[in-house]
Amino acid sequence: MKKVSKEKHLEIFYKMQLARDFDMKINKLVRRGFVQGMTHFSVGEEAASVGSIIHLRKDDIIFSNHRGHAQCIAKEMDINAMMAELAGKVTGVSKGRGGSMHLADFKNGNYGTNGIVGGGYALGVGTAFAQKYNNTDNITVVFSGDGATNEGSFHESVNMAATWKLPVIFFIINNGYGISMDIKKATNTPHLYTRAEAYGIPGHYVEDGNDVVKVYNEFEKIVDYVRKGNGPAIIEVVSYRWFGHSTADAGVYRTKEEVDSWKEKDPMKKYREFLVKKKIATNEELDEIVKRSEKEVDDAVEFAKNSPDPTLDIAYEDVYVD
Ligand SMILES: Cc1ncc(C[n+]2csc(CCOP(=O)(O)OP(=O)(O)O)c2C)c(N)n1
Ligand SMILES: [Mg+2]
Repeated sequence: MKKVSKEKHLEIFYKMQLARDFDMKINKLVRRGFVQGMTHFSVGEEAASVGSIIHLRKDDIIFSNHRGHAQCIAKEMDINAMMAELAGKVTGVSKGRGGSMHLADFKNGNYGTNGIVGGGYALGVGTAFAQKYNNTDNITVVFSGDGATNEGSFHESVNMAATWKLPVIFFIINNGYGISMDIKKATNTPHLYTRAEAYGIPGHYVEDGNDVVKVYNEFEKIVDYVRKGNGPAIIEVVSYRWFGHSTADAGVYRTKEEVDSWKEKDPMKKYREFLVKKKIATNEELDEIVKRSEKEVDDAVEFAKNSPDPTLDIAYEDVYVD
């Protein structure tokens, strides 16, 4: 990690912590009926999302999938409006009409979480085309899981982006499973990033995607390459979700030992050890950040609780009628 200021390190730590606390809180609130509908947690995967998005500019664009809370937080979504959206309140980022899988924030370049697996790829090719057509040096990053890369849309989108040299990064968080399907049973190659070769573009791999420093370093190179107009790239980052696929998952397809072994590789723990060992921050300083993050999440819950429900007429806003 070259020339990274203490402030930047603490920003990364804070955003990872906020993503962690947000999902831990939601996991409790779902059971109390505060959050309706299906929700997917990225606890355990914070390093992948924050270590990458930290390199983006405000007007660079991201697309998320169903597991996008950490990416929204990394891209500066207002935490109150995000919480309110999950609670279905009118103060939510999508006026309470969408919930967890319809969190968008255009002013910060966040084109939304998405319930359609593989749904972000072609959209990202579209915004990257616009970025290039309009002679900007902005880029698009499309986040997806491992499972999504077996959708036809992945291959069609990467092919078009490669052919037209569009400024888009296909960011694969390989957490080993698509719901209960082990990725090793769903595809015939040990890695997903090697697919880049078939399209004549670079493929990058971060084996320890729980190490935010490794993600940060690798992604920095890719952003530089893509921003300079060299065309798209693929990156595969290996991580693991601690919780079930969604709020409805009995988790019978993986063992407790496997889950526990990944909890040992906690990205928060790893980063804390790094920061303390390198004397970038003290444990006390980091504890303060944890406290601040927990309070912000608690305040967001209060904000959401005290916000009104949407009225029926809001359902007819922001839709095309002709
Ligand atoms: C087009 C489509 N097919 C199937 C589903 C059901 N579904 C939701 S999430 C998911 C698995 C996605 O796995 P992966 O891409 O690895 O992401 P992860 O959940 O592991 O983060 C599936 C099959 C869906 N939402 N959309
Ligand atoms: Mg997966």
